[in-house]
Amino acid sequence: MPPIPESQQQALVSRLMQACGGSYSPETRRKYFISGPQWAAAYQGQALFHAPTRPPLGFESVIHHLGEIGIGWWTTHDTDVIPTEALGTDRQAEIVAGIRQALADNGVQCSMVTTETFYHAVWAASPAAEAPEVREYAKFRVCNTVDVGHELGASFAVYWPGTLGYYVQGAIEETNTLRWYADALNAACERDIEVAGQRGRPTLKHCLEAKPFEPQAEILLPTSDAMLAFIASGLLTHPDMVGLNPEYLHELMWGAAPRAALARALLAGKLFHFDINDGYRLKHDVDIGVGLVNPLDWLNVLVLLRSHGYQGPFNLDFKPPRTTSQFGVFEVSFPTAVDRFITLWEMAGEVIADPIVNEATAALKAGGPPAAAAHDADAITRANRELLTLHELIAHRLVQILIGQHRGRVFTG
Ligand code: GCO
Ligand code: MN
Ligand code: MN
Repeated sequence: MPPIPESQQQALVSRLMQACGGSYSPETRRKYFISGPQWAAAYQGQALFHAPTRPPLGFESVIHHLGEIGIGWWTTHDTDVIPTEALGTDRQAEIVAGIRQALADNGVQCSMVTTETFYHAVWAASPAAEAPEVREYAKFRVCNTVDVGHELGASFAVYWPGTLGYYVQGAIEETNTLRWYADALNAACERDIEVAGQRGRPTLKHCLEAKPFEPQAEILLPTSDAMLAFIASGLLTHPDMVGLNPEYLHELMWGAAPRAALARALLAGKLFHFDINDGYRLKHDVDIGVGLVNPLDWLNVLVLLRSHGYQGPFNLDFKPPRTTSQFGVFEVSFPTAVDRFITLWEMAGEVIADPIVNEATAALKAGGPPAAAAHDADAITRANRELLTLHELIAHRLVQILIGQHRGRVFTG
């Protein structure tokens, strides 16, 4: 193939995207409670070892593109859209009014707001630092985010306490730090009750998000389970208002089964919000688009969530790769992430309705005939021996459904 002139490269990408097929219309995409984060769309490809590969992007452009693609909800950190020095000022009010306008113009709603408590130098010793002034500032920040959330019509507030930990041991007393962190969450909940009351709106759902590594070396609340224990610890004044925003990759990163982590959150009644993406075990937070690495695991996750009536939100917390251009972010990254999610969600419905999976599952639950002696381990084993092969059969059936193997597939050239 001859070199492709720069002026023809976007057209080539678009043509191959079309040729991929299998995409949904914006109207169909809007039927799912899928949200697009400002920070994901505006991610410039930078990291510790990486210079940015894409230009900066404001909320107007992001909201416009999300609306066009058919992503009906938008999420943001406070400082993604409001400069730190403008927080809580008249300038904030102007920016928030501009966001409301952009949302209305593009038929997009704000579902979630989150406070950046990890980037600015003020958080060097975490939002629950020893210095009372830092902790008061953290309270201001989370309360201000609650205000912004109500102003934008959000229903969820997320907290990722990424800097709650340390690099070097000994200086930080963990119980103090956790108590101080709880103080900030309590302030946010109290502010929420006040503002929701004034506005006649329901209070927000406050969601903790765990990540096992990064950016601290040691993290005080590294997993969703640690956060469940924290919520139930007695430190929170409104534990009923606080739940989880698990992130698929964050559970995978520490070696867990994300589906099992989600199951524990469901049992606790705390699965409020879900960050969807993909990646690898025991690696850094690569935030790859949903389903690109572990589609089978994703199918299984969605079978669990669908069968428990979880309706979303599903927040596309991924980072378009550095190799993807600005054009590609909205031409390829976002539409393909949404469409893979929708297909996997619909396939999960197919699994739940599948007669083979259902009969095999029912047979496993029915078990074999009762053994003559209820405490005869060998007899119980024999009575169920052949049925247990169904575990493997069910696993095979799920892969068949995932790759379409049950319909047969040959390479015809
Ligand atoms: C990450 C985190 C963040 C949080 C966000 C919301 O991977 O760095 O998941 O993207 O979701 O900060 O609080
Ligand atoms: Mn996340
Ligand atoms: Mn992540």
